Amino acid sequence: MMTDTIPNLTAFDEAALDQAFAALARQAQDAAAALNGEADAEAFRLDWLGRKQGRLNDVSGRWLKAAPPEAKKALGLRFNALKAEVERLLDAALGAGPSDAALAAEAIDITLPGTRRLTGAEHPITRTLNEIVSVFAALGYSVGVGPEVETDYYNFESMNFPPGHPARDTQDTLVVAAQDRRPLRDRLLLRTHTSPVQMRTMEMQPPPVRIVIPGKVHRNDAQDATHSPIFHQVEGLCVDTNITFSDLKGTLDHAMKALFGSAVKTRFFPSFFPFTEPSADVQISCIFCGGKGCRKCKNSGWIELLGCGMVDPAVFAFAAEKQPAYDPKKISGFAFGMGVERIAMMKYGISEIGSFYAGDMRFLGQFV
Ligand code: 2NM
Repeated sequence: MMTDTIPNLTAFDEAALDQAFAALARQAQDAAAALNGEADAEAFRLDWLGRKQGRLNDVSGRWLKAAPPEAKKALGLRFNALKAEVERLLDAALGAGPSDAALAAEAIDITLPGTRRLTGAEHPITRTLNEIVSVFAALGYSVGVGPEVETDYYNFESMNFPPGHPARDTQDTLVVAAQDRRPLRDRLLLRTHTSPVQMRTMEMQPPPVRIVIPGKVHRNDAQDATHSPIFHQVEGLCVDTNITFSDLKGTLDHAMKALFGSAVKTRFFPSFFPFTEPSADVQISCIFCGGKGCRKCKNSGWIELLGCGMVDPAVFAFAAEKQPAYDPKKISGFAFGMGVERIAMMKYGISEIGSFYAGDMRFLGQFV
């Protein structure tokens, strides 16, 4: 497709111009007819439309400049028509698309297997936590959250833990460093239970209150098969006029049946917590042997699962400093707390608490 040089124009009458431009148009059409593929089309474009060495540039330089002033208009019209024709030929060549060879090089093999994205799943702790919360949500409880870094006041003092109580010792509680110059009640620590959120809730709203608080808690414990320094709790609080221990028993019996199946029984044993009086530990009939006695329940037929009690008047007295309606002479309430890991381990038959935190896909993949 090398350039046939552009002849010099000697006549500028209309017939001579028509003839000269028709010859060029024919050349362009012949060249375009022989094009095959994108590379050819690009060569054609450079040959005809290139800014420096293109034929049309040549025509413009030699013919237009040499033309007498009265022929310039007729020449210009024909020049523009030729340029439009060359551009049309180029568009047509490109519109024909890439060559078969180019297509084959880029082709997608639709017989190859696709890349499948792994679907995520709820972590068993999150799943269990949500399940516990929905059992109480169905009973009309709302859900509260609060800070994991708490003050000594909300975590201990307002929960009726006396100043020398062993739980306040750094043996049991993780404390924020360099707080010694602050008054004891303002010192920061990692909450050891979610009860502080219940006190914060009572300070913000008068009774009646029905609330569950799920969340992360921290204790200065060594890790073993059933203990971890970080774990999860769901605590609950119900305050109203005339709330009794029977309400507590009925609520928790229903919750355990909802979580473990309607066949489970519950029983309540006297216990002690600083923030409740009376207090109880709740046991459920062994879900592994149905109460006959097995290794899991140490042959007793019962498994201890949570703590509870009637809210101590001293706790209400702290709430009453901000909300006078928490007058223990007028209202009463119950509270309870359970460990999410412990319940998840029971539900799914997991023996090592560490399995929840290891991030091993062979473990987590079982919960998809
Ligand atoms: C438990 C056991 C017994 C409890 C008490 C309170 C509050 F804020 F009302 F005082 N919240 N949670 C409580 C009572 C928690 O966990 C084993």
